[in-house]
Amino acid sequence: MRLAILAAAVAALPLAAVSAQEIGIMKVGFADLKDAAGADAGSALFRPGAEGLLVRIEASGLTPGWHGVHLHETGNCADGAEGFEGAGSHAGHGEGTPHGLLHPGGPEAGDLPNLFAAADGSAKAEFYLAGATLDTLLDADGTALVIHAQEDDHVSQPIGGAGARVSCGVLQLAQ
Ligand SMILES: [Cu+2]
Repeated sequence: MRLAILAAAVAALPLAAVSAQEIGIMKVGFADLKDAAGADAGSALFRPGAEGLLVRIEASGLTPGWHGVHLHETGNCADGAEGFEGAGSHAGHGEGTPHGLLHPGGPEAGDLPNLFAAADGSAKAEFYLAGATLDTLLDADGTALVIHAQEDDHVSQPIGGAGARVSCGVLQLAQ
């Protein structure tokens, strides 16, 4: 009898530990996207998994078709009128790795697949950033998620021919 109670207690332990330590205090990141005029352009949710970050993007106000999406190295989206240059280069740029998910020497840490916008300008997608964590993205100067005017060809330097930066959001920790 005592053995059975002990077995039941041990079996229940892992579940309790997971819910308290991993679900209860799991950090989640988000970015509110703005267009160049400062209008709301959707959002991005960053959820940490065991080996990377799952990023869900729900964007609006885009031209229909494919759009390049990248993480940029600086969490600054304050200069939409100047084309969001404050967000800097792609995350991982300057470490000697070329841009592009299809580049033989790539990709940069901030490279993501393209996002497809429907005829009404809306786009929804989930992307997985293998190896990324909220802690590394939320370094001293932060990170921005940027959507470009055109699609990323995943090979050309330095940004895959993706053109202007049309939406930008600063990664933040959800409280
Ligand atoms: Cu970019």
